[in-house]
Amino acid sequence: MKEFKLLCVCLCVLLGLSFFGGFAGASFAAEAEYTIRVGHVLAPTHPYQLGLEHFKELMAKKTDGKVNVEVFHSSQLGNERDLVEGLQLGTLEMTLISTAPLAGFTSDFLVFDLPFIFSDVKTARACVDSEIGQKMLDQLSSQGIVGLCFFENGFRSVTNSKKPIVTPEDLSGMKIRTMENPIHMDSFRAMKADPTPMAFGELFTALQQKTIDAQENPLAIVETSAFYEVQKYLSLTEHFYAPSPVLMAKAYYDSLPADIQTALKECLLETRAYERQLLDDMNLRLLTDLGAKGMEINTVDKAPFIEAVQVVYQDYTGVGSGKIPAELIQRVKEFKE
Ligand code: EAX
Repeated sequence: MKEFKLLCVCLCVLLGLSFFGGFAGASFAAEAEYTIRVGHVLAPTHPYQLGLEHFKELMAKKTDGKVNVEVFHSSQLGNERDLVEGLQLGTLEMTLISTAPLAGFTSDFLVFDLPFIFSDVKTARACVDSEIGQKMLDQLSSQGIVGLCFFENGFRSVTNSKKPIVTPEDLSGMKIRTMENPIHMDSFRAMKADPTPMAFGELFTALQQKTIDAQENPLAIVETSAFYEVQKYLSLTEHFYAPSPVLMAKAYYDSLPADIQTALKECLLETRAYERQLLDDMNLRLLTDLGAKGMEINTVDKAPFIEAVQVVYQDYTGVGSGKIPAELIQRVKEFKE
């Protein structure tokens, strides 16, 4: 009898915690003076989401509940171009995207889209976090956007449903989805592939229906978006490094009091390290795990791929819209921490 009573008490406590805890959570949101909605296109298990949930907690703590962050994953608020337009229209406060789709708004980030411009993740992170990356973020103000910092998507590799990609020639004639970025498309054209720009939200279905043969993304996306279910081959080309800028609507940012702006920046910098660490931890196990899920994985000799895409450097070096100044390419290529 005593045990039964004890069990009832425990159940009541647990129910109470979840009820009042929920209330507290709700009242936390109810007390919030500011609500920041942040949209992205990746899965709820990807470090984009996990990082933004961490950011939500940090902001609630640092502002004593004044700021509530609502995170929307899986393209719920639109594709990456829509999300950037939402900042400009004032219908969205914040987004986390790859730099590639920004090519539709500004040429400032194109240098990061050049194939093989970074050879390792440490240098890539140090470069985007340096004044080189900060200058690009600052230039977004002319687009009505505040660039706050760079999280990470990572080095992109090719998956496909037909065969291992060992040399650039293996890509010949392959229908590959790319982001909506001219350098990405021209890089695959230089390797005689057939690029199709497509919003991320449409990609899994296109692979499943075999309307395209291939796609290219970091390993964390291959797992969290279950591309291993519809792609047999993973070839570790690591041809692009994708940094992920955290962007806020400028009008909204300017409307925030200075202390909230400071809290925002501090919490984002702490979350940047957290999100990158999540990716590093995932990358330690993903080759094994994706192999266990049935993918056939191969490394490549990058030299022939680097050689094949040199024409892209020639085509995009220059001044003016859609071009990248030669000295900027040199600075990024030769960047040392
Ligand atoms: O920014 O579209 C893509 O392939 C990107 O990796 C994705 O949108 C995350």
